[in-house]
Amino acid sequence: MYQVYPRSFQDSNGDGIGDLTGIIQRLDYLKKLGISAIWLSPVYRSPNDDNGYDISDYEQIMAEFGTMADMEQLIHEAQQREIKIIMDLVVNHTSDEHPWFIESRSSKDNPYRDFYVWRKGLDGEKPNDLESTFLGSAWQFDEPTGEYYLHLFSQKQPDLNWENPDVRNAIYNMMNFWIDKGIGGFRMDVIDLVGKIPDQKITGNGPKLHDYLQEMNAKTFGGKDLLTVGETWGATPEIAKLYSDPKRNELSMVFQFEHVSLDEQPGKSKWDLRPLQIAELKKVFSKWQTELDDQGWNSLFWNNHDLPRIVSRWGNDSTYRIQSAKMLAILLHMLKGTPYIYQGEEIGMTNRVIQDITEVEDIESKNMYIDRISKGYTKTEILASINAKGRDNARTPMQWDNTENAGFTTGKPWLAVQDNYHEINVANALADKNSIFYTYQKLIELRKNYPLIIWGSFELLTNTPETVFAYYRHYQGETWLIVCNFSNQEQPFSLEKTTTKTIIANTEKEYFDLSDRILEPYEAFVVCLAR
Ligand code: TEU
Ligand code: CA
Repeated sequence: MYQVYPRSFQDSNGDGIGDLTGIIQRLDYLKKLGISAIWLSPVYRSPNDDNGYDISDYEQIMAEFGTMADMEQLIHEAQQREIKIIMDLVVNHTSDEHPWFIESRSSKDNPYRDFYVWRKGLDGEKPNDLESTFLGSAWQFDEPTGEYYLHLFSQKQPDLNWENPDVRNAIYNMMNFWIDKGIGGFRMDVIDLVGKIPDQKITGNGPKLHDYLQEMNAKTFGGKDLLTVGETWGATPEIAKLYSDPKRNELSMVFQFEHVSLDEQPGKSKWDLRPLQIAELKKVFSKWQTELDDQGWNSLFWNNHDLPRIVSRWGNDSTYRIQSAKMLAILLHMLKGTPYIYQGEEIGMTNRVIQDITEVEDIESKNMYIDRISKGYTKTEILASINAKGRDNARTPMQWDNTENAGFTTGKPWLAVQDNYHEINVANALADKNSIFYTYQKLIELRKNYPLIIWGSFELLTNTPETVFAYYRHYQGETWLIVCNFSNQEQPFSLEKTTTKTIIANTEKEYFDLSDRILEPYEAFVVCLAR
């Protein structure tokens, strides 16, 4: 799966904003990479308070992105290249500009009143102290009817009331509208929140969550050849099985986020930084690789539109950019599960560095800045957090070539293109047979050809230096060994075994005899062991 963030992928008409025609123009590039499906971040009508994750009409295309005819053409052109389009389903909330909400807020007896979560205040106070992910109270007082509505994200993202069957049916009808257009499935935004019981301050994993998903499955995609993936921040392996055990008829798989939370201080927020411990990363991956058994299915990812660029985060974006980006790719793609690549990851795009809050577009970072200034943090501290974790890191325009604005637009990009586009761009990557791009291409091809990568069981090697992440995949009597040096230092590695072939590596070395080796910084290789 390849994630496209439409706003930043390819602009076709010079307004500085990526669009559907731009994506169509780049389908051949994606075909060359070898992907099977595109997860398209939201393209629906939206006032863009949260870049399209605030939807005002689920059955219309955002004017800046194009028209419904463009969307149908994208689905069709993708189909011709055997690429499916996975739509982003954002149904925990709508925009406050959605007609349902406009009706809902207009009077207490409006038929749409119960489409959202309204509560009376307690003696002029908020119903309770639930907080929004984007900071501040999750309750917003609304003048016309004198009640509060719930918004777990921004004030412009009121939460839908899933307890109301009319809401659920309206959503299922909308999903079927898209299924009928020939899409390949849905990525479900914060789906673990829809069973919330706000009065008890239960948000994630509410009691009715799985009933709702089973109902959704039965009324929409169930029994059809469609892929569904839930965004579930609160999933443990046990919970992931509830969603993705085929017998339960819910989703194909989930995104879990345990690994991407390892560089934050426990119990605090994503902005409270601490260095990654490789030992913990090994532990978390091993847990997810072994505990789902055959009852659940994993998604594998380093990046998305909410996360910083992995090469800057846990690799090395200076001296060892290419080496470390390939190592991270190899480590992830040899695991069991469905891999997701986020646009630009395949060419090793990096985080951007900002000097001032005025450079920030993302609502999450902006709100955090205001909040932390009021709490007495220094600007330097806050900018360090934004540079490390801010969502704009992943949202700078795709770097296509060496021409002005990296070939993303002929106009003024909505978010500045990174200066390093002269070196890091698709055209350079395609011209260099040793580029990161071709490592990704080969990994995708391998996954299509070797059932071992899909089905093999996982076993961690424990007797390695802490920064060497090594594991086996076993399948039908065959064993592959994956060895990744997760550091900018040489590391020893030794195994009294020989190999029959090298599957992939980020060096030109021979890997016949595995005893007493010295791994280079970020070296990674995959071999088939002799029996
Ligand atoms: O993200 C869910 C979510 O909880 C994020 O806000 C997350 O906490 C944060 O971004 C981590 O950096 C989904 C979408 O992926 C995100 O883009 C949306 O802003 C959010 O839902 C609301 O729709
Ligand atoms: Ca455009």
